[in-house]
Amino acid sequence: MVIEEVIERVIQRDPGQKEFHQAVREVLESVEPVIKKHPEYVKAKILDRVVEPERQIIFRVPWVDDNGDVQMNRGMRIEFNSAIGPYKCGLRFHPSVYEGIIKFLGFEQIFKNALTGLPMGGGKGGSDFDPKGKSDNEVMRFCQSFMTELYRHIGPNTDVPAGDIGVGGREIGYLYGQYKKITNRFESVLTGKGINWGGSLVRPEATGYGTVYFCEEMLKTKGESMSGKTVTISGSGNVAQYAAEKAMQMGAKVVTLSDSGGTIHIPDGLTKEGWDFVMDLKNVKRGRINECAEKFPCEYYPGERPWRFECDVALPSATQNEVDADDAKKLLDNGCIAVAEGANMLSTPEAADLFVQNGILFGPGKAANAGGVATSGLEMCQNHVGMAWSFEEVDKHLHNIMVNIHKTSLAASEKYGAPGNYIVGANCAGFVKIADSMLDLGVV
Ligand code: NDP
Ligand code: 2IT
Repeated sequence: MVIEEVIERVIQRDPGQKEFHQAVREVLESVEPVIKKHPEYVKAKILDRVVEPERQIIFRVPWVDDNGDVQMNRGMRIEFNSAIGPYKCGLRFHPSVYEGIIKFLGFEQIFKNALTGLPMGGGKGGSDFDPKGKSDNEVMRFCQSFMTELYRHIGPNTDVPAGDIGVGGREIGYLYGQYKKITNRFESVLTGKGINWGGSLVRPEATGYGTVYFCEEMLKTKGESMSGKTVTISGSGNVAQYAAEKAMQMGAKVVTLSDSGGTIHIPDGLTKEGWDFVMDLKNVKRGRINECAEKFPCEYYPGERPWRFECDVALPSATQNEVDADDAKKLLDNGCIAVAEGANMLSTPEAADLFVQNGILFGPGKAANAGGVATSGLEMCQNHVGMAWSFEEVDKHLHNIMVNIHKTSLAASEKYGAPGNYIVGANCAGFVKIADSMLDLGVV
């Protein structure tokens, strides 16, 4: 079968990139019903072309630490697919970063961005630099060095990076400052910018809020809502923070948060004061989640993930492959009815299969967390017309976009013979848009 051959070729061409192989398999296997209906995609080698990035840039990032010692990291930007718009996607700074991770994220992003309905192509970038434990000055020098190479490859109509793990408002500021200094241009070349210098209201909140809006739409199909639900969340970074806030605003009880050190369980639910503490701890003090146990009633479980704690809804929002088959079984045994992925490719294929087989609501990352990049698109839009919209206006657009992504994914799941399977629905809907655009644009 054509799909299996393409996957085999990907593995042979880049044998070490297991996360990328996983993402390719997940997307291509689920678009099989589309391929059967569209022999013209096979003839035009759309599958072979869509799994090969249009361009990959890998570069040296030397910088000087606070002791005056020279440090060296690797930077990269994978410009994957620009069939429907300029490359639009985040930058990840984390020691685990290598081509396999950035390519998996960039590949997923192609279809995620297509689902938003906005004209944005897919890609990703990043570095194996670890901002943790670095001073602000070290982070600044690293970001300046990173941008000193990256600036020549990006532009408001070419490639527009944003944040991801390890890249938040501070890093975007230093990156933007350096871009502006080198090019002498103040333009929409990054999103997630500060509100005083071209950023959009709601962008910090957007991924977490959007994930909860998507989850609410899934729940509605079963006559349910977020109100009164017990919710487990993993992570305590940008996505987790605002998923927690929106879930609480919608009347849910948030009982876990985590970081790479472990999980806190809050049996009575996170309060507004508890949430404020986490925001300060993670965004200002850059501390560890276990410090919550000294401030409000909760139990800290070192080295554990949140999935064994009872919940109705799970919003995994940390990193890829964080929910495995054992975790999925625990969630199912505990009566969880909905999982919406705030992070990218969070569930292993085995875990995702278990959710689908057991008929629970499962929103894959490329649909559920698309609110972040969608609001980046709204930031670009405001920059292009030189305006700044109100919080309510941006939030309304975000909400509409999430409702539409849900509707589109559900409709595609029905059209392609897997009603209610949002993996099939999101992948097929995103893929058809990209494949049709690639056909229109010829062999390029
Ligand atoms: P942050 O850097 O703000 O937070 C990441 C969180 O995940 C932290 O709590 C971190 O813990 C935890 N984490 C990271 N790596 C690991 C690991 N290997 N094991 C366990 N925990 C880990 O990133 P974001 O919140 O922005 O991103 C979270 C996820 O959401 C990512 O998968 C990202 O791709 C995805 N996403 C982000 C969007 C955005 O707009 N920011 C948009 C769409 C998706 P610690 O601090 O201990 O490392
Ligand atoms: O994974 C993602 O969608 C992001 N990190 C957000 C990218 C963006 O361009 O806002």
